[in-house]
Amino acid sequence: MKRLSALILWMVCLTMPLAAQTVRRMADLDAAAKADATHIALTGTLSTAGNSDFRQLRDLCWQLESLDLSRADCPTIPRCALHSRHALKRLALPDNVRQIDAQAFYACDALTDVCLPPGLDSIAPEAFAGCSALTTLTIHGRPALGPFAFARCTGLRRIILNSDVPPVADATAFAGIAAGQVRLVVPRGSEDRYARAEGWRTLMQAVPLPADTCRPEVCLLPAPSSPIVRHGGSPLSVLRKWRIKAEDGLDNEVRQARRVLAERTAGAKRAKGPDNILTLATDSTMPAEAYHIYIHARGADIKGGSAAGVFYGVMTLDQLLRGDAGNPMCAYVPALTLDDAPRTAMRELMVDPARIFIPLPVLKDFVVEMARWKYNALHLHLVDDQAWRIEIKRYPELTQQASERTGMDDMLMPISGYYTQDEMRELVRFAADYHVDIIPEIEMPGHEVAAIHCFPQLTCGAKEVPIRTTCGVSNELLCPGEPFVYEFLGNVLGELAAVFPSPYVHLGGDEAGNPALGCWTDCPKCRALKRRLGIDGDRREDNWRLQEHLFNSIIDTLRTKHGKTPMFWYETDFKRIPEGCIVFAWRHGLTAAAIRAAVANDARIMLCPGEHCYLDYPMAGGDMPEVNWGMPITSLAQTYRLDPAWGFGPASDCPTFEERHLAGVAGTLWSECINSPERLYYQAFPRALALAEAGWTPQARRDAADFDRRLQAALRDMARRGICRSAVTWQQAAH
Ligand code: TNX
Repeated sequence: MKRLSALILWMVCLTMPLAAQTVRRMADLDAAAKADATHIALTGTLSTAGNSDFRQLRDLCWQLESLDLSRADCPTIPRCALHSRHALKRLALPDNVRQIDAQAFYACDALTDVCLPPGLDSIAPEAFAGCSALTTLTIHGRPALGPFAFARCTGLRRIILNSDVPPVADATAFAGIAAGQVRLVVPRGSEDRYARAEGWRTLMQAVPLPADTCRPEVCLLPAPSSPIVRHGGSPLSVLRKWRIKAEDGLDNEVRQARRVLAERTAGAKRAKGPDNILTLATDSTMPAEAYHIYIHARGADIKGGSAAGVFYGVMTLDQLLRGDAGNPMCAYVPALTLDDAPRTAMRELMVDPARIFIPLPVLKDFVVEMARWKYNALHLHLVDDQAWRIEIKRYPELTQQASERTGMDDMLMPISGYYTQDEMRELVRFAADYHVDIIPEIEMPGHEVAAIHCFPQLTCGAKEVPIRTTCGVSNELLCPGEPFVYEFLGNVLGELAAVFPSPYVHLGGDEAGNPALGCWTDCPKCRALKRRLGIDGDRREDNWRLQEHLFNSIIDTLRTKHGKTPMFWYETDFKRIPEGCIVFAWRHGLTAAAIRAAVANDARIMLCPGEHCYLDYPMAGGDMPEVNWGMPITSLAQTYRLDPAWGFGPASDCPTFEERHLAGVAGTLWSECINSPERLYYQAFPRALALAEAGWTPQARRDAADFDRRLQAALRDMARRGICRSAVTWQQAAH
């Protein structure tokens, strides 16, 4: 009877909409057909590398609701095949499929039924993780289920299996699914075997947490600035009831500590014994972000140089509680003390909602994750050639006319959205609770086509320019000879200064023009300005002085009127860095030159050199994005190799660099290819963990092999919590 119902179900889930476009391969559909397609059936031999059939299904068919591969020839579904395709409701796998690779259907959270065909041998880690609408899973045969293969499929109610012998399943295959909510329909007589089998038994009864003890050496990331000292007292029994005692002014940190304790101990059975006490206090003799933590048999004491330091102590406590992440938490933490403080003052990630919009809730969640790794700034690239994403009350045209477009390169989907000023205030308040500063960026004079589209008078000759829908660098620049440019930027920056309390405003400044600055040569207004400034000539360096003029004027407004510290992307054309600015060293191969310029000008500098910090680049060969504009591979090891001092030690020609000029480190997530929230995380992690350590941990205490060991715990915990990371980490192919 059960076999019959399984068979009927198998037939039902193979039934695909009749209206499906049936072709052999994706190359048989033109670009418009891909963008329009809701139902596709492929019948040919499918490609799996580069701009493969799967990359096209995933990135070009943005409306895809059903995919029928039952007649296709495809023994391996490649990793990330349909990663985070939120519209995909129905799927028929190839009849001849043997292997489904890591994260193949990660967060396909509209999928309701999945049938695994009989010949399938293995399902790689996280293949269906986060498919939260999946209610029925039918498994024909005996595929091995890898770690977290169906983790957090919280809607799952029924799994139908026809194998008498339970398929081999990792203990975490169904992590995050409440015991008892899934009915296993298995061949008569095999129920007990399933009830005992690893992976399967967690679906039937809650598995008690083992009484394991945290090994502090493997769980802290970034590594602390000084060694952990074990002091031999009795360990802390984590599962007792916790009480928090804090000095005044630490209400936020108390809330954060409560959150951490509740998240870690959720669902666990309380241990007997007296309550644990967590004390939180500040000590103004310590550096602001430094903290001291003391773990003992009766609880934990955290002291910070400020509320931020206390917060970092709480983040460290969270990592101690989770231990090596074999489980969500440990039962015991050994008695220890630890003193810790960051190496660099600013540890930021930059996101780019201009190319592909990032909804506000996604930004908030991202802040929470950043804070775990002790990042303290999120930089928002709010405008570019492709869109304007921040409400400016004085110029409503900007968001009315430049926040919606169709297409990012070959991905022909609608991309729209902007942040209201109230939303940004909300984000600023939210992030402040995590000690993350929100830094806004408005580009000038290049990467500014969105504004020029709304106000043609911003560019030389008042040209009408369409919003850009491709990556790359536009030739259109703001006109430095046009008074409205100064008025416009002054008004925009005035509104921004009122919304973002950050001491910093980023002015862009990169890649002005291609061919560089050429569009200013024949403009009468630029020529007149050159005459006024005594600039004689049209060479690149002559035209550059117009950019310098524009920058100096805007920098002056920001500093004198709004009390802000201007930031900009460093280009070697900047011979002088105006006093009190922070520059970003971003170009491949030009970091030493940028550092020397910063030191010569007594300026501060952020390090985000492309060769270490461009997290929009793929992490390994074949990793997403498979199709890009020529981005090089930046491996995890390569990111870890960043030394924020860039070798400029006391014996170098810039001996004071680190202590006087180094502001911090930044990782960039340009979003030309980041088309889902999950992919923002996918690109960021795990490399952002390596960068967090580069920014926090003194060079002498950093070690790549030791980082790798601690990374394993961090990655397991992220998988459990549903935080996306590159699928390549599962193959440890990052080096
Ligand atoms: C260069 S980095 C840019 C961005 C692109 C990025 C892609 C920088 C200051 N400018 O406009 O999005 O490369 O990696």
